[in-house]
Amino acid sequence: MPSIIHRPPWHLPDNAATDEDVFFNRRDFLKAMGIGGMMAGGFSPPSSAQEIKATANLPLRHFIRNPRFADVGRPITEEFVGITFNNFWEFTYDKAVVRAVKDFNLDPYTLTIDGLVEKPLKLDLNDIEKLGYEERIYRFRCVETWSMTVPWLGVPLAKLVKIAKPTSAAKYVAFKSFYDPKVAPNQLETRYKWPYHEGLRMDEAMNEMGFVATGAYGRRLRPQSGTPLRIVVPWKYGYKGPKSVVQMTFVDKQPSTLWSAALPGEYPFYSNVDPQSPHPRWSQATEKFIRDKANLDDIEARPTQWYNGYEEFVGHMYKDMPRKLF
Ligand SMILES: Nc1nc2c(c(=O)[nH]1)N[C@H]1C(S)=C(S)[C@@H](COP(=O)(O)O)O[C@H]1N2
Ligand SMILES: [Mo]
Repeated sequence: MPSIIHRPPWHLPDNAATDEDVFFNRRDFLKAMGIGGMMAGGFSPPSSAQEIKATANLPLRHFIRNPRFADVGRPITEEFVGITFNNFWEFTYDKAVVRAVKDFNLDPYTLTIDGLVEKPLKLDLNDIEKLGYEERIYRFRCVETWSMTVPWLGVPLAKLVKIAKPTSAAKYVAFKSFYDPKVAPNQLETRYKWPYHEGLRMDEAMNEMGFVATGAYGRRLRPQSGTPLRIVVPWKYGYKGPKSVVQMTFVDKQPSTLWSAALPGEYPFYSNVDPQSPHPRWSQATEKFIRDKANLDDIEARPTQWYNGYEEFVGHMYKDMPRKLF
């Protein structure tokens, strides 16, 4: 363990994330039925717990929680909400992704790593997980102003970058999600440049906070959460973390991203969480933390934290950058 104790800006320890026994049953389901009408456009939960169970991919894994990323000063969002309130635009523009994804999977899965690397690689999930599998509790902040706390399982992104052996010409890494309009019909729409694609600067990809999640809540990622592999960069808005990634390409120029290509004035490349940089259509000064119900109208707004609370880990990377780039 590193000897430097990072003092996170949030409050410790009386409201620490708990080691809850998270499970999935009828009672939780009924409780979550209380989440009617939360977003514009409305949300209706799946018609039965069975419907969700049918899509779940449930092997329990052995893992240890990394103590460096165990406490975020808030409880872990209940699993039921984390897997029924989602964004996955390839499938649907509302939050009930769980009903639209059905048994979506990318089996047999291969992650292609190419571009400016010593030698292109093709890895399966096992190759990736054996680089060092751990649990990390991270804050999660969507640009839409809701937030959660998620217990991710997976591998530090820096470890994956290292085995990819990028050459010195590589300055950025570009991620590409799956493309299959037969299962994800919104990919036929031309207003966005599918597949979903995102990118990070090389130092961001090497930062110790960057994570490659292949699981959450003690289980492999469910379809709606971005099966079988997604990128997690918790100091940035949620859209910087692509789901169901199939390709990682090292490049020398800042790569295009789906959201910045569609709406450059709204979703810039960096997109670090910043309470003082409003989205052109709404403030980012506060957020609504979803703990056990996604009824946003009833949740009290609380202050947004600079870099989503991770300034100590990531702030040094942006010291010389004008804030409006964020
Ligand atoms: N491929 C893909 N990745 C994606 C998205 C998407 O629509 N497609 N949405 C992003 C956004 S805006 C958010 S907030 C998170 C949502 O993750 P969650 O549904 O697991 O909370 O995924 C991000 N990654
Ligand atoms: Mo988001």
